[in-house]
Amino acid sequence: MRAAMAVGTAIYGTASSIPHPQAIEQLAKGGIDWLFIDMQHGLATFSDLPGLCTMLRSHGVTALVRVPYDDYSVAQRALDAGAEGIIFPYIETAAEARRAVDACKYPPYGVRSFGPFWSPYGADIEWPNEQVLCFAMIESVTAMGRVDDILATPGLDGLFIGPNDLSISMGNGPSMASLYGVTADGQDPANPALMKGLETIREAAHRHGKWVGLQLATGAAAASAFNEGFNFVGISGDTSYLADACASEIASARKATR
Ligand code: 3PY
Ligand code: MG
Repeated sequence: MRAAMAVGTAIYGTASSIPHPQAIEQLAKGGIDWLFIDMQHGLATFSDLPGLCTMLRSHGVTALVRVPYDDYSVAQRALDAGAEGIIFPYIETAAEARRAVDACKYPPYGVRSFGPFWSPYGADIEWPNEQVLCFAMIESVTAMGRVDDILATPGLDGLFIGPNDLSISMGNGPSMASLYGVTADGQDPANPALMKGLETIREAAHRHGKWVGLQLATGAAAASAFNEGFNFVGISGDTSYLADACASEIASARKATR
């Protein structure tokens, strides 16, 4: 993922909430480049992680873990279990971004403690210090106002935007589902303030020489976001893929039933 972003390749991922190796393998076989195992809203626990990360690695998919809110200790455990990057939700201050980086890096760059028993790089501390990805989620108006301070954090690789939480924080409902879905030029006139927010955050990240991604609902929306300058885009997740495909087939059967 890091190498692809460095040369500007379009990389698409998805989210996993159902922590079973064979469920995650079906996503990997779909052609994703990266995936985040969601420990904020999904069902994964620590003992699920080594098997899930191994499965992703065997398919050449970069394994990220989104840790629960305000729980930096889970990041260290996820890295021990073989995660190649961490997504920290709802970061709002530079101090929180500093704690995120600290959790991901061994001294002198952070406070990660040694115990990588299930990670492929074992006792090597230089490789993970250089390669492990550390992303702060920007998903509130407060965070947006402090985005330059957050981006100034040494060791932070970039930002990941949560459009639903950001939209809720702006006083509207969750709006990821409709984002980038309305017009051919990728603009969503239903959410002008949110679209402006995404642009502000994206430009700030690039000003600081950092990567920026976001989570969206459809492949078409993801391509629009990439074309606009986002470096990585997540497309939907396992629960929605299951629910949507099932609902669509059942509905078409009912419609055609005489
Ligand atoms: C959000 O939209 O708030 C997210 O966290 C997406 O993953
Ligand atoms: Mg969120």
